[in-house]
Amino acid sequence: MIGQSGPSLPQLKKASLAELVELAEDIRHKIIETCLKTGGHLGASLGPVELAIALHRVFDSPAEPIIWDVGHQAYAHKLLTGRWDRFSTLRQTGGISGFLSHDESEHDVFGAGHSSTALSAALGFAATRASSQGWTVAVVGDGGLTAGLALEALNNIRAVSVGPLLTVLNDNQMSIAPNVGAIPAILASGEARDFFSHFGFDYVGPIDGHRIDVLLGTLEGIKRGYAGRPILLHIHTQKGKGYAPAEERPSTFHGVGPLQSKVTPGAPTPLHSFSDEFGNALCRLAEEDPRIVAISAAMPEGTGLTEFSRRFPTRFFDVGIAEPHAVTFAAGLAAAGYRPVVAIYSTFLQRALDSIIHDVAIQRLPVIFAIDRAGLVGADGPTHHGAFDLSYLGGVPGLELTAPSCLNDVEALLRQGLASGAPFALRYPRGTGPQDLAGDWIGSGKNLRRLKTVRSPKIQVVALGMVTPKVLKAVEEVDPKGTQISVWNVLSAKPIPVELTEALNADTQSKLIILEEGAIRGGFGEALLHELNPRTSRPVLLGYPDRFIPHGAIPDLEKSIGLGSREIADRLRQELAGAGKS
Ligand SMILES: Cc1ncc(C[n+]2csc(CCOP(=O)(O)OP(=O)(O)O)c2C)c(N)n1
Repeated sequence: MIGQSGPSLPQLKKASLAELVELAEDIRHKIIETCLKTGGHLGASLGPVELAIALHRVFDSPAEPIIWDVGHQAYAHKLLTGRWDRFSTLRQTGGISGFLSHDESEHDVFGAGHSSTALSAALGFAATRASSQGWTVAVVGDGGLTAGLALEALNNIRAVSVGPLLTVLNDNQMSIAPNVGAIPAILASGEARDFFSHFGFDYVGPIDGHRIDVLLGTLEGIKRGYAGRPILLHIHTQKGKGYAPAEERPSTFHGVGPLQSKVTPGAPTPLHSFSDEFGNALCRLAEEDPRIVAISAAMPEGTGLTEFSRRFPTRFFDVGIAEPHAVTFAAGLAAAGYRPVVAIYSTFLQRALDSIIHDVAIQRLPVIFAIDRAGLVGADGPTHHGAFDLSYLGGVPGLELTAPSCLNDVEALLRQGLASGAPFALRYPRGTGPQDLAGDWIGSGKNLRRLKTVRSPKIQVVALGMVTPKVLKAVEEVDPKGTQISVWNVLSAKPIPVELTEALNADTQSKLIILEEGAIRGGFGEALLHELNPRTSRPVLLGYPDRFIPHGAIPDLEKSIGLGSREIADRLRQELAGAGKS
């Protein structure tokens, strides 16, 4: 039943059970084959293959919306809704997204990338629909259910009058890591029926989510027996189903990079990443200071905290997909005398902004925020780029905001944060960078480096964080003799080192170019300009433009926004030419 361009929904509606079982096999094969080439959420998407087939068979998408939580598990849905032939472009520059997006397909009725939004969104759809308009379906994982947002939606369900609403709980007992807390225990205990009944659901299940016949029979039964109350269907699936390495190591294969098939179990990871550097440094510091505790919101491995969790099990907390709770919990620990370090990706920390302001900053509590994946993340795209932390944290009074420019800066900044006793953040990117950066430290702390010094420079370049190595490369290309361009490397975006503002104010003739890997609006560059005297020529701010940056290979994305070293070099040449004329 699969033609050149994949199965169609009308074909799916007519197919025999045997054909549907075969289709599930074909979809699995396509997902595995593609993800091993392009990378992607392999393990997560292999679980609900039969579910996607059954939902599209029984419901009439997009008229009956199917809302997938996170969207990382919905590759089968993509393949069934017209993206079979483009699937090989998954997560590539210009290719199809790894998540769901309304811009990509009318079947992606609600885009996501962050977890636990599906119940709220589905409630929004269902609240406006009469029974005659058909069903609204939400698919949420057992991990997704641990977030406050999902629990807020659960609490609201009884209070809203809704059209036919089905929530499918895709329970694989895994978040990315094993799921944590009371929810997985309730789901495993046989008390799930009572639990969901209290929230106003008719509970159905648990059933085997890999049996298409059982899924079809149950979904059709749900439609027939609908009694006007929201339904929760509890299914069991296996993360990584059908691909042995992913079944054996579901956390590792939840999402993979390209060619993961070549990675042998136990082999050392090829790159020493900023996350690794952070995790190792924190272990060293924790040996010295028993007050240090570490907190992760469902991402111990991604944030480099696995080793810490092994070595200091009583000082490590995985709180589930619960970023606001992670931060307020840390605030409580800090108020009780501990020195909590909260490691969360920049994009997910967005959820916790009120906790940062209200619980940590107003009370001036010494919580350290280790902000991972700051800057562009590449293939995961706009829902995951760490574009906004400099903007959303820059305005929080009393919060020190820093960025390493090489791996060695990480431990130094962590030490500085612990010594400061104030709310303190360090933001670092996905992947790796140079181990060290040679330069002269300026001022008392280690927050400002002079990397290139010219007596009367035509251009003063100020670079924050990991854009710095690219800037250096560009400057060496454009000004090989080192006679025209001075380069400053700033580690502290807030407070801005006073030595920097003094030096820049002492020379208002040169062209000023400020670079950062974050949104220009509300970012470091704007903050720095605010502290400077007027200059002879208009300063140039280079960072992320005021639009969402798509998914793709990081070099391609950097090129498109003028932040690759070649584009930076071109810009420097252009400015030097301009400076020469004036
Ligand atoms: C707010 C937020 N925090 C963290 C993540 C990272 N993340 C992506 S998937 C996932 C686990 C989701 O588990 P579950 O809902 O059970 O889905 P499964 O992958 O097991 O199908 C996590 C923590 C995220 N997407 N959003």
